[in-house]
Amino acid sequence: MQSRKTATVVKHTGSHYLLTCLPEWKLFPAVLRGKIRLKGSSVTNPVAVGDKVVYEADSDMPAQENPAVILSVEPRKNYVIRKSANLSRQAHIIAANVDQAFIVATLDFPEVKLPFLDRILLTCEVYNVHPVIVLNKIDLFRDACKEQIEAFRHIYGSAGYEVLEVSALTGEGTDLLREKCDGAVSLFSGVSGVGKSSLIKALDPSLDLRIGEISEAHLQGRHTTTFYEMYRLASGGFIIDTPGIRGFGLVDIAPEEIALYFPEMLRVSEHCRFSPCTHTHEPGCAVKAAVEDGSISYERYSSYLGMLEEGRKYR
Ligand SMILES: Nc1nc2c(ncn2[C@@H]2O[C@H](COP(=O)(O)OP(=O)(O)OP(=O)(O)O)[C@@H](O)[C@H]2O)c(=O)[nH]1
Ligand SMILES: [Mg+2]
Ligand SMILES: [Zn+2]
Repeated sequence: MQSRKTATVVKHTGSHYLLTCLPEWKLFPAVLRGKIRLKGSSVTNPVAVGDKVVYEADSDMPAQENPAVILSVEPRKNYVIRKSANLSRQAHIIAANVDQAFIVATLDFPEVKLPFLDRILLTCEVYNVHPVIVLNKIDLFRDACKEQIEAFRHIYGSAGYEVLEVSALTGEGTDLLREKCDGAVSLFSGVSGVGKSSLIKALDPSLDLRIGEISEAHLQGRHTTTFYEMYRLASGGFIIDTPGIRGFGLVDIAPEEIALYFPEMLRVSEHCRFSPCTHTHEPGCAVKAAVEDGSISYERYSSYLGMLEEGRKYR
């Protein structure tokens, strides 16, 4: 007798999927039947980790020889999507139905590129995912880069983002991170080599994750984690580890909407003399005034200008 049930996608490699009925953690294999397509989109993976799917199976615990068959994807609460940086318009769903996204960055090895970080944050805002910034490898920078840490904290703190300073190596800050993961589905994202897998391993040493041997490899663009996978933390909560993101195209939104997803700009924009206001040349612009008095950071504003220009170019 075949039965139809729902489960969550835990792992996706090629045409193979692993599912479980969260919050239970009994993984079983599944395959896709035919082609499941998302309406009007060009995503390369119609079924992503974190997706809730309807499946059919012959037994309660499908095995490798007789996997479950995924029939459809349930509507998503939210998701994070990566558009390729070129114009192919291809997009990849990084993860779906997450409660929060930890965006991991480091001051160096590899050096954080603020416009890139801002682009990930924008994507989270657009797709309704709560982002938390995690500044990892603090053991390397705590003393040597006091001013940079302070500046980083100021830029993102004033934008309204939480910044956690942690070290996967020494364990500093990981208790708080573990606490935040409890009872939630959390995405770990960021460029290659920032220590996403190391952090997850620091949260739960019993997990079997691959970690880069040497940071040199990352500087040459090699990725250690090559697929998307959800893990269960012994302390509670589920974590999705992802490969480092390299290129990240601007999400599909109208240029005039970009500022709506910069929380600090949205907050003051009601005081702009004109509405809509692009916050570039308009007189009486409250955003520009805030940049001048330092309450909106110049770095964030210049990321915004870059996105605005790019958005206009490709329309
Ligand atoms: N000093 C120091 N090194 C760290 C820390 N966290 C990670 N590393 C090192 O950084 C390198 C990359 O770590 P990974 O965990 O593989 O990085 P990743 O972000 O998962 O990389 P990808 O899987 O390629 O996306 C490894 O050599 C780690 O040992 C940390 O807190 N401090
Ligand atoms: Mg990794
Ligand atoms: Zn304005």
